[in-house]
Amino acid sequence: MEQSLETIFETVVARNPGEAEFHQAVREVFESLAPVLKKNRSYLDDKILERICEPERQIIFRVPWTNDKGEVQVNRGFRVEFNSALGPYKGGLRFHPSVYLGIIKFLGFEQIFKNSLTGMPIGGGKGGSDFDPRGKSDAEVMRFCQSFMTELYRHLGEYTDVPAGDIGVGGREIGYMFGQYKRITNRYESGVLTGKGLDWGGSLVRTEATGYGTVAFASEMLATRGESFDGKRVTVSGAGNVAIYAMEKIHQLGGTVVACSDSSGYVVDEQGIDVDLLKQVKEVERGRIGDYVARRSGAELGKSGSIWDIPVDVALPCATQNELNGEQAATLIKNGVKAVAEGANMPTTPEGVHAFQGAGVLFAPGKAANAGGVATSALEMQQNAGRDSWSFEYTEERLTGIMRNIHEMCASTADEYGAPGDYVMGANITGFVKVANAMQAFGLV
Ligand code: NDP
Ligand code: 2IT
Repeated sequence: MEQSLETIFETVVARNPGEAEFHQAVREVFESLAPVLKKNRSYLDDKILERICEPERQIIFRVPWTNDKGEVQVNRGFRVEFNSALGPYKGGLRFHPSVYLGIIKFLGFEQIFKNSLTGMPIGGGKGGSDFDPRGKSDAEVMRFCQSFMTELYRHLGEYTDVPAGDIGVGGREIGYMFGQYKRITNRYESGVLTGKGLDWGGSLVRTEATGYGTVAFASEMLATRGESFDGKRVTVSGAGNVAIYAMEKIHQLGGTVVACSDSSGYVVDEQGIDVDLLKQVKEVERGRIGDYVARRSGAELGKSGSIWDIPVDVALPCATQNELNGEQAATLIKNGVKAVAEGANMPTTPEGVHAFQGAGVLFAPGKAANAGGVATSALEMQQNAGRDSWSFEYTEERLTGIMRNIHEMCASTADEYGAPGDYVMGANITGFVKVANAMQAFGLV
C-alpha cells in the first residue's frame, strides 16, 4: 500500500481495536485506491478516507426478551449508520451468535461501495444481533424481533435508514419487525424495510435477487472469455437464501451444482443438487444439510477437508466471511477453476483473492457480485414509493440490467486504471469515487 494510505490505515486500526474483519475490509479497499489519489489529491486534502472509515452514527442497544420457558434473555443489538452521501442508510440485519461490532462495521463499510455500484440512491449501513435464531420457536423469534424493533424503530424511516435481511434474517423476521414498527409508529410506512412479504409491500424477485444477481455477474465474466454456465460443474457454498437461488439460476442456465453446504458440513451430489428438495429442507423445515442427504439417493456428506476440494469450473462462496482461504484457493486452481464470484460478503481471505488473481482466474468481489440483493431492495423501495408492484419478468429484467451495468463499470474502470480484468480494483474505485464526490459536494459533513 502507498505510504499515505498505510498511515491512514494504521490510524483506522488504532482507533478500532479488535475489529479484525473491519480492518480487513478497509485494507482491501485502500489497496485499490493509490491510482485514484494520484489523479485527485483533493480526496487526501479533504480527509475523505478518514471520514469514510468513521461511521456517521453507531447504535448499540440492549435487547431483552423471554424464551418459551419464561426465562429472561439478553442480547445485544447493533445498527451502524455508516454513510448517507448517496441516500438513506441501506443494508441488512444479521442475526448470528458471531455478531459483534467488528462484523457489523465490516459489512456496513462494504455496503457503502456496493450500494454506490448499484447506481441506486442508497447510502450504506448494517445492523444485527448476536441472537441465534437456530433452534428457537416462532414465538421466541417473534418476541426477540419485537424487542429489537422497540429500540431500533426510532432510528429508522424510509428517508433515514432502511434495513433488510442478511444471515439469519428472512421473510419471517422482516414480518415481525415490520409489524412492530407499524404498531409503534401508527404508520404504514412500506419503504422502511425491504424483503417484505408479497402481500404487504414486498417485491417479486427480492428473494431470488442476490443469488440470481451473482450468477448474472459470473455469466458476464465468463462471457469475456467466450464461455457460459452451460455444461459447467459448479460448487456453491452455503444453503441459505443466496446459495439456493444461485443454484436455481445455474441450473436454468445449463450448469450443474455438484456441492453445497451449511455450518454442519457439505454435501456432494454429482447428479446436481435437487433445489426443490433443498428448499423444502432449508426454507420450509429449517433442517440441516444431513436431512437433504438422507432423502436424496446418490448424495453423500463430504468426507475430505472442505467443499473447495471438489474439482469444479466455477466456485461461488455464498455462506459467510473468510470461508475460502489461500490453501483452498490453491486447491481450486490446481483442479482447474475458471471463475469465482462472491455471493457472500468477503468470503475469500486476502491470500485467497491474491491466489486467484495471480493464477488468472476470473474473480468477482462480493461488493460487485452480490449487489443484486440490495439493488432489488432499492427497486422494492421504488415500487413502495409509487404504490406500485411490478411483474416478475420486468423486475428480473431490471436486476439483470443492473448487474450487467456493474460488470461493465468495474471492467472499464479496471482498464482505465491500467489493471484490465481486475474486478476488485474496478469495483473499489468505481464505488469509492461516486461517494467521495458526493461527500465533497456537501462540504465538511
Ligand atoms: P442465510 O442465513 O439464509 O444462509 C447462510 C448460510 O451460510 C447457511 O447455510 C449457514 O449455515 C451458512 N453459514 C452462516 N454462517 C456460517 C458460519 N459461520 N460457518 C459456516 N456456515 C455458515 O443467509 P444469506 O444466504 O442471506 O447470506 C449468506 C451470505 O450472503 C452472507 O455473507 C450475507 O452477508 C451475504 N449477502 C446476503 C444478501 C441477501 O440479500 N440475503 C445480499 C448480499 C450478500 P447454517 O444454517 O448451518 O448456519
Ligand atoms: O449484504 C447485503 O447487501 C444484504 N444483506 C442486502 C441488503 C439490503 O438492504 O437488501
